[in-house]
Amino acid sequence: MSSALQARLLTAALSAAALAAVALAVPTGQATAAQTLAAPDISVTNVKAHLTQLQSIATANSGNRAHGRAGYKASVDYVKAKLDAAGFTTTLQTFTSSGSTGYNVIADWPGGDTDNVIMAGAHLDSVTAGPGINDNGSGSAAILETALTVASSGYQPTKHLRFAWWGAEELGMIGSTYYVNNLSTANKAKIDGYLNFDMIGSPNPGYFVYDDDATIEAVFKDWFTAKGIATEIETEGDGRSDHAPFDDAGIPIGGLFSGADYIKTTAQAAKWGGTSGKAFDACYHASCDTSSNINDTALDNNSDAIANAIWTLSGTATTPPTGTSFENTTDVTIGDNSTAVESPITVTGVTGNAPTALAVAVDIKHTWRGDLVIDLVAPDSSTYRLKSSSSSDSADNVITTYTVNASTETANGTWKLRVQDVAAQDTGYIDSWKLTF
Ligand code: DTR
Ligand code: ZN
Ligand code: ZN
Repeated sequence: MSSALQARLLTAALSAAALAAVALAVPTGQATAAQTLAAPDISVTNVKAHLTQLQSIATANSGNRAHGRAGYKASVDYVKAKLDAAGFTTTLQTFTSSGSTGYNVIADWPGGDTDNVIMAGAHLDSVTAGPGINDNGSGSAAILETALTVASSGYQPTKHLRFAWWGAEELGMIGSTYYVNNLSTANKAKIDGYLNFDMIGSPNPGYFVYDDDATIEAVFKDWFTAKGIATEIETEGDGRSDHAPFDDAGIPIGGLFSGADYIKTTAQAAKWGGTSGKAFDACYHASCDTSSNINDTALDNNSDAIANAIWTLSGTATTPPTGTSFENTTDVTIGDNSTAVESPITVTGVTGNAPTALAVAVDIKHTWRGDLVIDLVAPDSSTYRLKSSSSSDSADNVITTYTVNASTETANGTWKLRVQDVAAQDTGYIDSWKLTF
């Protein structure tokens, strides 16, 4: 431990006793402008590693990952375990179809405005004829790696992020339809966009963009144009995948597709390469839809396009949060693998309730930040989860701004940042934190 940190920790320990009498922080005026962050690259190596796992699961379970079969539930368990380890809040939604239990995996990334949700989905089931690595291991693996990259990068978007892996799509979009039908009208209205990814690594690939919502379509098309990749609008997919129930519910949709059993034309081969006169995926719904049935370049490009869309559509507002800020800069030591500590801010002079996009800027110095659980506690003791622990997030420090919908909370009163280290060895302290109303 550095001597500087030792000094800070000693100072913080001495001042810890003074915490109880911490007065209100002095308003510091407007927060600084925030910019939409550029999406990180999605590792196609990692995406393919997920496909290898899904292939192994199929091989170990009668060669498929179909609804109602052991291979599907094993696929669900694999995806859920990765998301839980990364700090997502996951839910297994069950339903019944053709006499078997089906499962949707729903994963929420803590934080962001839950009244404005950006959702990405892919069906996880295969047909019974084969392992379904392109259809639709490709879409499932790409959004899984995107979700894991959200976590590892510590991304805190303005809008709330939700990811979904659907069951029983091959039986007729059963899982996604069940999910949408069980949303309240209010919760449907909160989904600003649903992005669908079904077959995005076809061996003789095309680059098709869903042509439903103009804003979402433009985000995808602009990304491919900047990469020098021509795209076509997806015309034969309406109603043919999990975007359909969202579209029927009036939710803006978009997505990507690399082609199925249709034949690539000469003109398409001229712009995309590959083989004209052959299907985009000759192993569509066949036993040969295995790990070797993937075009790595298409998988890589589409995975990066997905990340760009997620970051762009959910990103930090480019206009600064207006209003008054309250800050506490007193260091608070965080006990290693110990009870939670708190740093209070007393807010006065703000009329009415807190906003739907309350900016919570935190600066926590701590090695292996995955040890940390961070909550915002409102004056009435309501708690808002800002960050869950993660056994895989080995990066240091949490220096970011969370956006919390605190519109049901009275603004004035004592708010607290509650931090707990839930794993042994690494230590640190709350350096400062700030609320902007
Ligand atoms: N029905 C999907 C594959 C599929 C066929 N055409 C489209 C268009 C857009 C998305 C998906 C598809 C399946 O077999 O899973
Ligand atoms: Zn299919
Ligand atoms: Zn599919």
